[in-house]
Amino acid sequence: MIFADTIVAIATPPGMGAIGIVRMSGDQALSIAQQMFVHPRGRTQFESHQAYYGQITEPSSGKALDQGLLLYMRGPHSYTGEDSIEFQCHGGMLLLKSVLECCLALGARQAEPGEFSQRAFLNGKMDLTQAEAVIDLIHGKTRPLLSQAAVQLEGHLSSPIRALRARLLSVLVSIEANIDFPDEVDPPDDAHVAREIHAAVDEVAQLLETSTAGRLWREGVKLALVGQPNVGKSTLLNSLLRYERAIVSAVPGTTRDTVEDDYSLRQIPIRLVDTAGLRDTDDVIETIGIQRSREAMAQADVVLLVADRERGFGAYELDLLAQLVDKPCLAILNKCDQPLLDALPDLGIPVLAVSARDGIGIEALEEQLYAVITEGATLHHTVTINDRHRQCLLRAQDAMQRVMVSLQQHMPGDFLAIDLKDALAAFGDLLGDSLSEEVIHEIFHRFCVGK
Ligand SMILES: Nc1nc2c(ncn2[C@@H]2O[C@H](COP(=O)(O)OP(=O)(O)OP(=O)(O)O)[C@@H](O)[C@H]2O)c(=O)[nH]1
Ligand SMILES: [Mg+2]
Repeated sequence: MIFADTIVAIATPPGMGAIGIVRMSGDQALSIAQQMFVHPRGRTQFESHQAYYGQITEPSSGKALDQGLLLYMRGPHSYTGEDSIEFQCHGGMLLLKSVLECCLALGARQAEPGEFSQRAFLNGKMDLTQAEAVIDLIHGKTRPLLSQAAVQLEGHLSSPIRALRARLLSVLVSIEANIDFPDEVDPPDDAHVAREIHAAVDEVAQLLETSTAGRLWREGVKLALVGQPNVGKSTLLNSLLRYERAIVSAVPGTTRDTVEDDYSLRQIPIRLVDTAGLRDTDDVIETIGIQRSREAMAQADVVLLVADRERGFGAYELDLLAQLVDKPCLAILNKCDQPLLDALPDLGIPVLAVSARDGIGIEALEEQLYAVITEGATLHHTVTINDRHRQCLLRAQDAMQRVMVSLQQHMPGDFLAIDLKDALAAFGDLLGDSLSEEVIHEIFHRFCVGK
């Protein structure tokens, strides 16, 4: 694919740094660079994949902007597959903007977020799963995700998908050959087709098993601490964070607004949300806080329902639990250093006794929390799928199951062919072969400017 325009962007993050990079991609990249770069020995021709040191100037005035490096990568041997230039300058934002403005004045266009990668994808330099690995490498906050993304960038997610596609395609070809030339070509053996589909379904199931890990490493978990006032929610938040983040006091209603912080449980990123204690009150501010507590509870992936040992769990907590429906929830009985006044009702979920103040039972709580969050799934896979991959794989699985049903019912080849084509289309979407421009644009827009 040939793009008519040359794009440019500052590729390093905003702020000050030792080095800042302005990058360009497109047919005019080299000629624009030649007008802005003054080589000390007057060189005007540049070799691909070589670095040149010189002066970066403003062409309209001839004024020096900076001294730095020019890197030229001739297409197709570049990230985007097009002629590409990088100016490595000193990392001041105003300076980089001046360099960018010169490129714009000479005919380049400001790149949209992700546009370099979108060009790389559309020019066939990488498939969609590899482009998504680039997003993960940039946004990844956990080491397991980074190592998975590096493997995915090498093509370790796309290659099994391509192999599956080739397998199904060969089945489809044999079915269609018989449809088109019934007198000359025999239909494929049902048992062979069934074996092939079974094997493909198994492989898809294995990939789908990595989706929990993929979601956890990529998005993490939002965890809300809820319960009545004064039961020790804020103390528990501080205990989990291992520092005094929230105000703790013996006055019920201490926490008025939600208090959030990042916490990592065996590398799983968790957003902890402490909330205002739930009770009926006439206080206007506290009422707003309680409304926020309810919203935090609704938005959380996991809820820690906290009560204390003095009051135990009662009707209030049972009512809250009923509102949580299918949301994973752990009941925490805090202040286990104190005596228990009443027998506990059966909540139907595990109850963990802790003393948030003294740090008792916190490790056991974390152990249980890990089990709830991971749903018992292993998180250590070479590659993990994201939600988009999961949707495509579920579609493929569904289509393949329909093929199995048609086989069992001895339906004609046309029926099998329709569903096989659906499965192939789902694999194609996963790799990005057949997605609409709109969807591609949406995916790449999640990148930052300059990538
Ligand atoms: N004995 C004992 N007291 C605790 C424990 N945890 C918290 N407390 C005390 O309980 C009181 C309330 O603690 P907070 O953490 O502020 O309770 P909260 O649930 O956040 O209260 P609100 O913000 O009002 O909803 C404070 O005096 C804490 O010191 C514990 O494990 N044992
Ligand atoms: Mg509190």
